[in-house]
Amino acid sequence: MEQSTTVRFEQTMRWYGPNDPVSLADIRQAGAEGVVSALHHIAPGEVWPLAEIERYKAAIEAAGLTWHVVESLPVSEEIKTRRGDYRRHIENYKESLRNLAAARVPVVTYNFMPVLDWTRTNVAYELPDGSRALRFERAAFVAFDLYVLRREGAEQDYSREEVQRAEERYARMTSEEVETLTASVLMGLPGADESFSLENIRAGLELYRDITDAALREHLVLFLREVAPVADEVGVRLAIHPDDPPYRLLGLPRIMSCAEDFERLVEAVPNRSNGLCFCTGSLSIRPDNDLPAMAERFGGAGRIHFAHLRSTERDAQGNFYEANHLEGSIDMYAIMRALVSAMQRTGLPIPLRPDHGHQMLDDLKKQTYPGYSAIGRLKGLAELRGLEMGIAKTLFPTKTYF
Ligand code: CS2
Ligand code: MN
Repeated sequence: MEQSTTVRFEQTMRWYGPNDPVSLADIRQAGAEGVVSALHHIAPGEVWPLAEIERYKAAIEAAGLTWHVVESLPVSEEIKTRRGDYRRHIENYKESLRNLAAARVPVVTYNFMPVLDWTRTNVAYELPDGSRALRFERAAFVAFDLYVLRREGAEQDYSREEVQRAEERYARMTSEEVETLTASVLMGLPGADESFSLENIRAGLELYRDITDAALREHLVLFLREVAPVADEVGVRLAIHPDDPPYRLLGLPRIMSCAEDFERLVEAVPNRSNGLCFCTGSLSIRPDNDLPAMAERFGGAGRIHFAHLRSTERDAQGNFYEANHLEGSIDMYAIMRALVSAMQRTGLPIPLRPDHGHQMLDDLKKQTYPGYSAIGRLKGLAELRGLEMGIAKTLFPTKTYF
């Protein structure tokens, strides 16, 4: 029988906890129904205790919001490299999944990127209208690798032209620019206590010296073969975030960058709980990623457990910046259409968040986490909600939307 109500996204925004300059009340006023959050103070590899999860959730609910999505339950470097304490960390991960299920937090995001999470060369790139965006400039990044980090063998990873462009770029940089570049690349993620140092990065690279793409893939599969059955059993949906940007950086293996990577992962670990965090911004950096097709294929199969919707504007030289949500190099209309249709077929609402947004208006005067100021995300969420409603009402005119 046809369902009479449209299956809609669960509209969310990320909240970094009590120290986040964007409050729960702000998030509610921005139009979100729920937050995406994490117990940021617990180190990767350690257990998230049930009592703490419950306390955190109660604070969110007291503000009139839900907490259904964790981002992230981090996978420790020990698990990714299968060294040191990794067995204990995997057991702890299972325990955290059980605790999250007991507190009814059903979606868990994670990633399997070695050492670095997302990487940019400028987190305050000024756009023509005066707002600020996150940007990745290829020549600056190559210059960082060659002349700041001075990674051994780095030249071999770049073409002659790229090395030349980087050399010229570096020669023109003021010491202030070098500092900003270094700080941007080494920036710890919001919620993390500190940034990386060059020494941390070098030590991280050392850990992965002998780990090939194939080995890292194997480690991911071995990890999921242990945790996915637990997630299935307790009803938690796992969502792996793709690599950002989706290719090798600093010689580190990257294994979740395109449709084929995810396809292979589902084949290797077909458990119901094994799913994707469909981050259109990250995936969009590779022109060969056909995002509407991926939304259709993985969404229709019920494998998209969480959606990060945003766009990027990229050029032929490998530079990109984070564009307005409905603009840039991707077709957000086609992606949204595919996801809205997929949800009607599966009957499962997908949680969605606008991922990043521009720093704009009053937020330009505030100290905020790069990408996570309030107003730019509010704008993104509002645009995405409008687009969703327009598409849903056009595709399913006989269904009730609200
Ligand atoms: C996020 C990622 O801020 C972001 O870009 O999408 O940092 C994401 O939270 C992690 O990769 C997920 O584990
Ligand atoms: Mn994302």
